[in-house]
Amino acid sequence: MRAAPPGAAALAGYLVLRNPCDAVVEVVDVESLDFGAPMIHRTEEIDGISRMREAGRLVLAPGESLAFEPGGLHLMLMKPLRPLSEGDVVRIRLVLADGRRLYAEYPVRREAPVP
Ligand SMILES: [Cu+2]
Repeated sequence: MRAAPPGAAALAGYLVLRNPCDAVVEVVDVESLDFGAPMIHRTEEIDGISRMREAGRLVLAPGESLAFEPGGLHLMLMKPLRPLSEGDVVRIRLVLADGRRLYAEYPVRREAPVP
């Protein structure tokens, strides 16, 4: 998660999803105890203008991985429920199509990863 100035309306988050299973995995939503409105966004350039929209379902074939990185897929974590600064940890759950949830804790860092 990339640190934002105090009072910011949203933080952006980056990660790599890997599917080591023999079955297709489908991510349909994101939940968080630390944000009022977490979303998964995709940045796209259309006619030279960069826009973000909801990513919709993310389908990972067996063995596939998917990078969330600046300029592409990202967690768009709106409405922080507590002050979050560098060194803090945020709690995120990815919701799968079959109802399972993947919980992980992510550090807040100053810099985004370099794609
Ligand atoms: Cu976004």
